[in-house]
Amino acid sequence: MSTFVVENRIWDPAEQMPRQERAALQLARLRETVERAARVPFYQKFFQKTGLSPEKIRTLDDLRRLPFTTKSDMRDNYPLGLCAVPRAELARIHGSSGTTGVPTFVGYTKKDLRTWAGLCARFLVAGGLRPEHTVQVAFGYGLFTGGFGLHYGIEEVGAAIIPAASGNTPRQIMLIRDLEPDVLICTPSYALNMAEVMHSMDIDPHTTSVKYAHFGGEMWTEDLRVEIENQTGILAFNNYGLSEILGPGVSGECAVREGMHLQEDHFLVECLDPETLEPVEDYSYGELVITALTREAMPMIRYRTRDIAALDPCLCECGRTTRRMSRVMGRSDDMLIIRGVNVFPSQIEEALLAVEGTAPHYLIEVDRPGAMDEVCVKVEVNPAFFSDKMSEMQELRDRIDRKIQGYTGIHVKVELVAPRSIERSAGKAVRVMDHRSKRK
Ligand code: DLL
Repeated sequence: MSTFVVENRIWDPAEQMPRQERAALQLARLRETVERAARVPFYQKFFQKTGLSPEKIRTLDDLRRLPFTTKSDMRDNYPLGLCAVPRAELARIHGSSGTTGVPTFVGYTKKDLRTWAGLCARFLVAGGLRPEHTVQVAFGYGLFTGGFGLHYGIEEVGAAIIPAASGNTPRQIMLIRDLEPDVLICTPSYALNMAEVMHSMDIDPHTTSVKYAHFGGEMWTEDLRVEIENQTGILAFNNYGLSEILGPGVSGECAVREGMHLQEDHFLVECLDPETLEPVEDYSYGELVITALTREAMPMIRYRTRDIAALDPCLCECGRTTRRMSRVMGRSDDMLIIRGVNVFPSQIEEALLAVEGTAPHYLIEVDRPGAMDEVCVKVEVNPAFFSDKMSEMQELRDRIDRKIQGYTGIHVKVELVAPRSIERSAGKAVRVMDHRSKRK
């Protein structure tokens, strides 16, 4: 466990704004957003059909009269049909990873880019960043929002950046060894990948200069945080965002590390039952639906993120007055419905990490060879536990199966695989392969 202590510092006084004052600001910004959205044909059609107009937005509850925006609306308006400014005013274009279907693009004005840098600066400072620190950014610099988004946030704070970008792990390690950054930025799975490569190079990850890290971009569990901290000795912070709304900077953890502070003066966040689309109670899990309040280029109204998380309205001891969101339990489109039971990959990750002898590298394969869904969880065995004895391996497999059943209620096939046989990623790890679609 890291001995590094993060001092509680606030980057922007707006983070401590009294809640009532923030609500008034949100309402004013919501009206402006609706006005900007009215220039976009997609939203214009809705306003014409329903007779709703920006001046009819009188309270924050009127948000619920506005339409949802989905990923498919973005695809239908490909490539930049949801932009509210002339092309000449765009300063940058980013895109989603586009692993499924058509990619989606997001436009930013110069002002959007400045706002974005400020929002990243806020959570970076909340999680320890100081101007005297050096940060290694191991996110892709490109259409993905991770690299450039964090880069300008760090620059805003005035810290030094090593823009390593993603991949080439031995070179990342050489940069850490020679340039001695205090902070690492990447996906949590890539940090594990780096720790493993360090071991193969006879470097103990506990001996590097890195004191803490900001991880985001993919689902990870609290147990994985403990695993990474134990393996590396760094303090790990979580931050969340998505390109459709902005990129990183929607929320992030402070030194308390009990939930991610939502940047509510820039985003209106609802947590809804994904079936009924009615709000769920505080602390209950639902789908996050986000309205971006200050985006000039792409005013996004009630974007259905598909991310399942819970909201915590409790005031945090750090002094920020914003609500916090829990970890993302998973995406509703990654939720597996196995013989009628809903299962999130994060539950399987929790179960695997609770069994001694497993390594935090796994792949969930889903198939439907006959009438029933079948799940096979491939998991690597910790080299220290790898045994030639069939009976020992059988016993480990049974323990994993029982643990998964305990966490999820379903019985899966467990396949123990050799250390390093599951493909490592330099960005977002692939945790689920669903072969059912190929059978349709
Ligand atoms: O991943 C933005 C980002 C970059 C956030 C770097 C944080 C750090 P997209 O590629 O559009 O954007 O993917 C967004 O990734 O809807 C979530 O499902 C997932 N995600 C992002 N951060 C987290 C997190 C970036 N901290 C999608 N925990 C989102 C869980 C996350 N899931």
